[in-house]
Amino acid sequence: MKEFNHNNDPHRRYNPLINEWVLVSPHRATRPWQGQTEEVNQETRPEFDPTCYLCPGNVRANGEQNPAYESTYVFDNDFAALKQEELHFEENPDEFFFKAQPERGISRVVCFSPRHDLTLPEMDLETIENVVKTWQFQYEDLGKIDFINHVQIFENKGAIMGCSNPHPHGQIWAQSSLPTLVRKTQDNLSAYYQKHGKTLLENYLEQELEKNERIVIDNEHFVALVPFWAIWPFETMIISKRPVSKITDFTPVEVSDYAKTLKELTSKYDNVFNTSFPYSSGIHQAPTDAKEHPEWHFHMHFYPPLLRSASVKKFMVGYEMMGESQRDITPEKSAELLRSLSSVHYKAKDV
Ligand code: H2U
Repeated sequence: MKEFNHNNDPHRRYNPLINEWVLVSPHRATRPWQGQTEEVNQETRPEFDPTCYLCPGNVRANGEQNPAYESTYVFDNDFAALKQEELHFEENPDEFFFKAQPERGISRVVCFSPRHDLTLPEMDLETIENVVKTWQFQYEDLGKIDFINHVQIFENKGAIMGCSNPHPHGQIWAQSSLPTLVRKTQDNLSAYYQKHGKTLLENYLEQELEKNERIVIDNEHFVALVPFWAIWPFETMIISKRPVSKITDFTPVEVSDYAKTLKELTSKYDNVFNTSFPYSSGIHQAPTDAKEHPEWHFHMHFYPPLLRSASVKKFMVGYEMMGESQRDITPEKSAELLRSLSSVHYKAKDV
């Protein structure tokens, strides 16, 4: 019988964070950096766009005027998915088919910079550090509200990801429940911590650094890697080396190192196809339920949809919708490519 080889043979990999499997079909992979010859739309944007609802001084859809902000700017989403209002609700414990419960929350928009023309990798380190400090402040500020038990910080980048405006911004959705994926992660992290007395990601990171097959960036305080169980072709995760449970635990040096990691990783992304690389990214960290959470270990997911070129995206359809996620190029090959790319943004090199 032929010996299994994870570089060539179809197999499934286990994701211990959410207790799910992914199907890997490496034999189908045409290396994604082959044959991409199409022209990419390299639009240039003005530093200030009078029609942009996120630029300083402009009026938003609800008639409110943004201040002449010079750093980051945060406001309550005018079309918030969640509302703060407390509602009267009596749960019927016998209900099975028509279960529902009210959900309270707050949605905010975070403008990363007054500059309309920049994206995260094109910003200087000080600006990115300000974004990180803003995330710290917001996590604390929203987390201390009694009914807020989870604060989800995220960014949708690029129209392909449903981002409505190229002005650099992210969002925060803070709510009373743990959302489904976080609930699953919470359960798995708790079980692991109880059994091993260490965070799941601390032990995982130690072994990833030892194997050195999927590491993309490794600096004093952070590692960016393609997880063994990654689903998206160029999926990565930034993990803090210190097993801190939340962003507010970072020391000033860690804030700087995190900003540097963000800049380098997103620059590498843009350098894959010499285009602004779309993604959804988000921070997973301790719930804000006023309990201790030593099982949580700060990490940030990046889920970019691109596969073979600046316009060919991976679709999560068919088998993925009916069965489980599937990928062709192995996480090891993706990591090799990302590692080999410069961490200096392609536009900065032309200067
Ligand atoms: P996305 O591009 O990631 O969708 O984020 C933009 C958010 O900005 C979106 O959630 C909000 C939208 O509701 N928004 C406002 O709060 N005010 C506006 O004037 C327009 C858009």
